[in-house]
Parts: sequence; structure tokens; C-alpha cells
Amino acid sequence: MSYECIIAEVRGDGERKTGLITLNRPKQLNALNDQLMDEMGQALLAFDADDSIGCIVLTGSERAFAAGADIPTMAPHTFISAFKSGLISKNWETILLIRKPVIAAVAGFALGGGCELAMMCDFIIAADTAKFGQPEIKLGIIPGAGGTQRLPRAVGKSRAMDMLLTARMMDAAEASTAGLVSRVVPAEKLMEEALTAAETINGFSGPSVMLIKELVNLAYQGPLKDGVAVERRYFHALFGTDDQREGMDAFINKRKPGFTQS
Ligand code: CO8
Repeated sequence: MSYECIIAEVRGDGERKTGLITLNRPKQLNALNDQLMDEMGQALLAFDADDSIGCIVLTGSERAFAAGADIPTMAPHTFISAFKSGLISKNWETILLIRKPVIAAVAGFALGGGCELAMMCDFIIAADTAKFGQPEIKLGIIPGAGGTQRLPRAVGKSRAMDMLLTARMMDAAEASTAGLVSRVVPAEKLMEEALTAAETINGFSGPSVMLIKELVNLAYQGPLKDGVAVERRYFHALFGTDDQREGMDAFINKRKPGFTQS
């Protein structure tokens, strides 16, 4: 499959590999338009359906992960045209359907829709050059892809209000302290770090990986009691898998496990 606004490639030489998606509109700082979001959605769905892929890394360029939704494309909309066409939303949430982990590797600007896209990934590894922000207020609009909902969950109400209302950017160090990103690394090490994390995940049992993702999202989105109840059922269910027997036998016999379920 050939794409114009992204690059999709397979990385790694283990049994399970990593799907790497690079946003590729460098002149527009990877501003997110319909074509890019359609292509990214197609690539994500293809990697998710491919048993040889364990997890996915989503990245941009050194200068920008993504500087937001494409402003010139959005500018002419009226309320009615935005509402009737479901402005951008039809292809923005494909990423939420993906059951394998999606790691965001962020360098440079992650602004507006770019920050929202990073927050829709399962975790964010940031280069020390990363800058996060929701500057929509400067354009006379508000975030439209979950920014007002996910940012407070990630960084707390006060910091989220500050960022959303003043449009100030958060650098990588602050994003780490605030809990928006899981780790910060020197820019030149970003891809190595993200691909190594992906490779680690690829080595684990596929069902465990997918269930952890599903359950953490349940914790993040829903009530505690429901999440714990579903977790208990899945915990029991994993005792029906070969990988559980393999993992525990390997521990008891002090050897490295060889997981087989993708
Ligand atoms: N859209 C289109 N083009 C952009 C965007 C963008 N969001 N951001 C930057 N560009 C373009 C610039 O126009 C410029 O193009 P050109 O060279 O042709 O003039 C090029 O990228 C480089 O940008 P700058 O010259 O401005 O570079 P600087 O280093 O001076 O500044 C900034 C970089 C700070 C990133 C600056 O470009 C900027 O502020 N960009 C806009 C950021 C922004 O406001 N983002 C939010 C957009 S709104 C949004 O994302 C809403 C999401 C809603 C989702 C709804 C789903 C349902």
C-alpha cells in the first residue's frame, strides 16, 4: 500500500515485529488533514489485523509530531457544514479501535489535534525537544478531538485549565512531571527508545498485551468497580492459555519463557 501523507513500514527482526507509522507532511509541520487521517487509519487497521505485528509506533518529524489540524482546510467551515460533515471526526477516532498497543514517539511540536492524537495513543515517549499544547483558543475555537477531556485526566485539572485557557506550551520535562508522557529521552535516541519499548512488548504474550490495554483504558474511561470486575474475569480466563503455563513454568524452572500466542 502506498501513502502520500504517511510512511508505513515494518521494523524488527523478532518473531513479532513493530508497525512504524511516520506522519509525513513536513512542510506543514504534519498538520492533520483528512487524507493523512484516512491513511493513518488504514495503516493502523492493517497493522492491527496482521498477526506478525505485535505493536505500533506512531511518530512525526524532528521538528513536529503534528502542529494540529490543518488550519486552512478548516477555516472556511460554517457551523452547519462542520456539523453536517462531522468535521474531521469520521477518521479521527480509528486509532481508538486499535487493540494492539500504539506508542507515540513525540519530538518537536504536538499541538492542538497533534497533542490530542498523541493522547489517544497508549503511552507517549517524548524527545527532550517535545512541546505539547492546546492552542485552539488562539484561533477562536476549542479542542475537538478530546483535548478538554483527556488533558485533565493526564495532567490534572489545574494544569489542563492553564494550558487550555492560556494556550501555553508544556515542554518535555514538565510533561514528564505532569504525567502526560512516560519517559523523556535525548532527541537523537527517540526512535531507538520507542522501538526498543515496542520490541519488549512484542516479546510478551499477545492476549496479555491486548487485555492490559483494554483494561487500562477501562480504568481511564470508566468507574473503578466495573474495571476491577472485568479485570478479574480476564485474569481467570488467562489460565486457559498456553502462554500462562509457559510463563509460570519458565519462572519456576528459572528459564526464559517462549511465548507463542500472538
Ligand atoms: N495547519 C496548517 N499548516 C500549519 C499548521 C497547521 N496547524 N501549523 C503550522 N503550519 C504550517 C505554517 O503555515 C507554515 O507554512 P508556510 O511555510 O507555508 O507558511 C509551516 O507549517 C511552518 O510553520 P511556521 O512558519 O509557523 O513555523 P514556526 O516554527 O514559526 O511556528 C508553530 C511553529 C508554533 C507550530 C506555528 O506554526 C503554529 O502556531 N501553528 C499552529 C498551531 C495550532 O494552532 N494548532 C491547533 C490547530 S486547531 C486544531 O488542531 C483543532 C483540532 C480539532 C480536531 C477535531 C477532530 C474532530
